[in-house]
Amino acid sequence: MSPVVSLKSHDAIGIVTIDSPPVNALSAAVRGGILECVHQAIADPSIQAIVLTCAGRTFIAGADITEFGKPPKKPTLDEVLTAIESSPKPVIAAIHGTALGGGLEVTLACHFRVADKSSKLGLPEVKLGLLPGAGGTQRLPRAVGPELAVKMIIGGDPIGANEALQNGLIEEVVEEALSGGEAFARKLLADRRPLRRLRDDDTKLAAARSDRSIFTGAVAAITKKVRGLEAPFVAADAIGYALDLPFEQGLKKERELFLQLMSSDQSKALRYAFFAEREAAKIAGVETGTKPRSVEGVAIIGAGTMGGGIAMSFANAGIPVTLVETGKDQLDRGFGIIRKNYEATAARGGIPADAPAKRMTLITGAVGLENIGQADLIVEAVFETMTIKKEVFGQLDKIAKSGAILATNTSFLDINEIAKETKRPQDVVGMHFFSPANVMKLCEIVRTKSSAPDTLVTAVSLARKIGKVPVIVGVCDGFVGNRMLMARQRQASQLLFDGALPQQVDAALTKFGMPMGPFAMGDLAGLDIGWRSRQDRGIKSEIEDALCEAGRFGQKTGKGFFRYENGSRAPLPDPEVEKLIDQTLKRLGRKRRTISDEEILERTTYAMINEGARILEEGIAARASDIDVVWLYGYGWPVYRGGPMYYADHVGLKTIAARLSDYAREASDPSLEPAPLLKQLADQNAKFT
Ligand code: 3H9
Repeated sequence: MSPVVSLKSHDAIGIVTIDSPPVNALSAAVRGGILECVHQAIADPSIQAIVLTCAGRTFIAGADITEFGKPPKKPTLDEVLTAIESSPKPVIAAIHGTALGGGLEVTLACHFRVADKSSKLGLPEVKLGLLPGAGGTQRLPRAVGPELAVKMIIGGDPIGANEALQNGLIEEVVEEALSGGEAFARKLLADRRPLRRLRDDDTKLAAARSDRSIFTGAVAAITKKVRGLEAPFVAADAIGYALDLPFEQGLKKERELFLQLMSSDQSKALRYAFFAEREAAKIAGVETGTKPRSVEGVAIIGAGTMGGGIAMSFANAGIPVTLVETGKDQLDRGFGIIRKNYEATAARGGIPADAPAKRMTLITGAVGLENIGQADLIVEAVFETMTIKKEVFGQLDKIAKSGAILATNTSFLDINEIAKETKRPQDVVGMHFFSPANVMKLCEIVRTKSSAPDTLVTAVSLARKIGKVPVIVGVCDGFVGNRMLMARQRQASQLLFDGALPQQVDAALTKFGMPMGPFAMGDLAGLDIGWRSRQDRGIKSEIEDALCEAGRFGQKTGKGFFRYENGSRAPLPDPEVEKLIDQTLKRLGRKRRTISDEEILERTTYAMINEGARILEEGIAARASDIDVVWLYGYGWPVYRGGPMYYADHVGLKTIAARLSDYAREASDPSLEPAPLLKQLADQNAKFT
């Protein structure tokens, strides 16, 4: 018998249990084990019904993604599903945790499904650039009708047990999966209920077969937000075959499309990103098994935009927080903004109508630092000035309880310096959230020279708990994300001096897949901040300075690099800006030249990649894939391009190094000289990832 799948018989019910941690993925061993056990159960005259269940934290979470791209091993998943569906004895899937992808497809080949109430059922393959390749596109529409099938397959998000029950995906919501499955099986036998094979049941397809707009309307509604991805559209074609073709032929078509997507560059990049995200949670140099400290109470210092957003992130995850300010007015203002944000989200349907009130009760306000004495984790989100931060940490050292984690949300400052203000530098760490903090998923966990292993583990596990994607980074100016952003920004600004216009630069990057170009991003953040800081440091940036002198501070003044009409956030090209750039260049004696979109893309992205190479060299990031995760979740790098370092490997490091050398020479810009690590890898024909 297989070590990962077992068969036991219990009073005429055969129980097939899959036990393959961590998530019972359908590896060759699991597929083989299921097939063997199902055959045995069918052959065993004492067994009248079969319950398929999983041990551990979840039902099958899908095909084993680590097997993708390798030579296929027998038995195929399709063979396993055919055996289950053809079984003359009823097969019941008893679901707990997550039944995802191939896992849900296994249950769809079973004759009946029951699930416990916390189960999630879904076909998330599009998120890996794939489509359900084991009958999901043919059986799910037959189980729940094409409209919900389109939503689940093309959207990729799972549904809960209750919604599954309402839509006929499961027969019952049970207290506990295995006992519920067994009880259901006994009832079934007592009632002599006939088997339901989805492959033979077209009832739920009838309406959409006679009125195609039911299907096309559902597809149009869900694909209208899709940008740049191929898989959702191919998945829509596959679901269409369920309507147009008999089951077996539909299955064949689905297989062809699945294999086509499997070899696509997009799917390879998305699968890379899946593992990169999980890898990022592993902390280099910290022993696995290091336990996080217990965190029951959290305090946030500063109720400004960042502090408020961070407090919302904790409240969204059901964790109570104390929000601390220096005065009641500041606190009231902060609470007002949080309430407004929640209400706006509820009005858009993003959260239930009663959620704002519930979540607000989890956030308590307090005036003065003396209120943080009981907190296990304190996140400081005050003004981005070293003197203020140092003062706060000096006070925290006196007030915070022993063993509390002291985190700063600084985005640029030297946290080693900040930690020196305390007598417990081992408890100090950076937790750099991105704005808006309640929405953006990235959290850079900044490791100082002295951060203790369990401080880091606590910060990482807490970030995951509140739905963030944590990445460990080291201390340097801007850490990983903003340091690379600055390198890109320098090139974007330089391109204006060479003859490009803001709209051309932004368009080249949005066409590549970035959600926003560097100049629209500048307008969103506010140009006055950089202007003031340049004035303080006696630095000039002629074009941006000229914009600010003309009162163009970005979105907040309705004009910056672009103009904004009637409070809209859509950037519109502005002839005034072109005039202003022309005048500035004339004054500086510079001539505009024609710049190609290719040059814009290369100079901006290759400069970032070059900075990424320096970051790796210096050990600020432990892995190239960590840098990719930062850019995927912090800046909206198109996930189907894997991240900047993965993209660099895809283009070829030789090409990138050569182009950077050319640009460094042409633009007399030594910062564009290829970094030593980039040169070395290019010479060795090696890769970052
Ligand atoms: C598919 O099914 C195709 C079929 O239609 C057709 C086939 C013919 N395979 O996320 P976690 C690992 S496509 C291999 O940290 P959580 C993961 O790498 C698949 N490994 O836990 C990690 O390893 P490590 C469709 C997998 O509790 C460990 O498990 N299914 C797989 O936060 C723990 O993972 C999906 O896309 C896998 N399928 O979340 C579901 N899944 O510890 C993908 C996980 O070494 N999985 N691992 O770093 C998930 O969404 C989440 O992992 C899940 C658990 C929600 C299940």
